[in-house]
Amino acid sequence: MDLAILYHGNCFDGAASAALLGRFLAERAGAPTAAIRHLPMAHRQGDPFPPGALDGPLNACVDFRFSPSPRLHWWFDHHASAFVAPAERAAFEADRSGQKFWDPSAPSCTGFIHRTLRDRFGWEAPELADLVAWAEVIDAARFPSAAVAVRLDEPALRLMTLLEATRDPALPDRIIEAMRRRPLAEIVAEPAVAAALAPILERHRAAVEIVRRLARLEGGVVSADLLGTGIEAANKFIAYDLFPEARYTVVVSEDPRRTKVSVGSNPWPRTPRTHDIARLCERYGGGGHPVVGAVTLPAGQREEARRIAAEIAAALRVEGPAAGAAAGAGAPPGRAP
Ligand SMILES: [Mn+2]
Repeated sequence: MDLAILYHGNCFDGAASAALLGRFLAERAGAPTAAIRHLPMAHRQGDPFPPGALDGPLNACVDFRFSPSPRLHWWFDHHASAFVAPAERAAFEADRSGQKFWDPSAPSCTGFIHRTLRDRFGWEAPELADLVAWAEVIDAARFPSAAVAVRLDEPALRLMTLLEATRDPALPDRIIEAMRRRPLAEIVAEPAVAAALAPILERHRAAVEIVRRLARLEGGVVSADLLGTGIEAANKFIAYDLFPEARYTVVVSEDPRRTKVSVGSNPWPRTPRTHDIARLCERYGGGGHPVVGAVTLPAGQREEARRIAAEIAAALRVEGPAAGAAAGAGAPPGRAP
């Protein structure tokens, strides 16, 4: 089966979504899963789909924005910002394939795919219940506590950390393939995975120390500027572990490809969230969910990123519109881009 699955890269939910849909499509076609190609996608301004990404005979996209291309055959997403232009939304709504699904209230795309395949196609993989359950916890930031999310003892949380941090293009493929059938504890224990994880956990422990030094809480907003620290992305729960009274975090970071402003809300808030973070990020060309979002800039745009971060932090310090439709009340918490 010549299938390409485009998925949200460097993301547990993206990888788990690719694993689940890949297994379904292969079993449905009575084909081996060996020939499935996985293409990680990254949010960015402009068209994120690389040329040729949808040129294969069968193409799917999961946990990532919509493409109106007629070469997209299967699509599942739960991002509020799935449609960049009104024409894309119109194309989705006009689609009669019965193979494209969007639910911005779904806690995770993996859970959404699981429910959709069960309810509409009568297909289930009961042994993947753990994978689905952890995707729901991770993507909706429904950890029992910030400390659990910072300690990373659970196999699922170790895979989450590895997928978010790895720059090895072969590793996500191996993990997705393993996720189709194997228990998470077994995947983490695999020598190649354990070896890749060790330095990342070491960096994580160093990042906890650096965030502890740099993060400042002001008006309920934790700001951290990680530019120049060598930390490309810090686990976003460190801030809430340090400052349980914080409502929001605004973090500036960079990697060789981009400069990023990550905005989040405390999943264990002492006072409720009153801002829609996706909307706030959309003002700067970013997006996400009501509870978490990001603005991605080209590499090197440090001052622009700092300015945007300061403006977003200032907006979050001021009480937002009354928690209602505008603030996305009722929508479950979410995560990523
Ligand atoms: Mn997701």
